[in-house]
Amino acid sequence: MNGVLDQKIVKYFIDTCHQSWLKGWNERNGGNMSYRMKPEEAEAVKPFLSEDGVWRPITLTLPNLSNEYFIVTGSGKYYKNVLREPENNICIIRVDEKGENYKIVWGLAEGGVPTSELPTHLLNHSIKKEKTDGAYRVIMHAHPANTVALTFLLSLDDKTFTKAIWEMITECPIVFPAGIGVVPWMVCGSADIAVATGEKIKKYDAVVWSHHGIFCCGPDFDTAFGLMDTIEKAAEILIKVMSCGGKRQSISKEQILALSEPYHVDIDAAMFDD
Ligand code: 2HA
Ligand code: ZN
Repeated sequence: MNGVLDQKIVKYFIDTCHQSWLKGWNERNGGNMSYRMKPEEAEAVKPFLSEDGVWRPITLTLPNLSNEYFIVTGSGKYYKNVLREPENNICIIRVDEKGENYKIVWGLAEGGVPTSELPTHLLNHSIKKEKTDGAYRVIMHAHPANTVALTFLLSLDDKTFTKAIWEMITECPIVFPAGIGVVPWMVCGSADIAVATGEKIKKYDAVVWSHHGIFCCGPDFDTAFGLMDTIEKAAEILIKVMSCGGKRQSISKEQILALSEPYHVDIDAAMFDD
């Protein structure tokens, strides 16, 4: 028996990686995911963790993540393999007292380090933890094809992207009423892209990385995964519409904003300002 792999939350993490792989969002080693464990979930795995690992710098100082435990995918590891060999492809890390270093306390049994996008994950966890009073726990990054394709076709700004995606499925403005952020192309894995994504994640739950992929976050796996799924589905519809010669009719700004009241959401009308 492996005490860590028996935990419901770890099984959910593994299953979400596999669902993402089945969606085709994670070619080769593409994409990464992290989950900030609840105190009781961390307590439950503690007997099975090792403190023998070395401390490594996060490259950012994140005091509100002090002593937090995260489940994280491994750098260079393939989502395809997570379900079959979880202990070699994911890990649990602990952040130190100051929020400056982390240590692997379980997993990556055949060696390795957490995702190359760890700075973006941890900075964005820090921001969302503060903004949502601790409710948000999941951050996932992947390379869904239609969303990436749109970054070659649409202007790379929040309003253009948000309006274009909202318009494709009536549920979209209800699912992400604040909209979607867009960051320009940047070197991935860097502190700079972490900070640029962090600025957008203060406002949005989804941030598109131009010519690369998307980051989605939420309180749990289903919400974050559902957000990515909804955006990618809408992007697929838009690509099909564009491929067929473009829109001949659509829904209006007034129709989109009319969804706020019955669905008890605050659809950001400023997205339609010039
Ligand atoms: O490793 O997707 O952005 C995977 C990535 C980096
Ligand atoms: Zn990526």
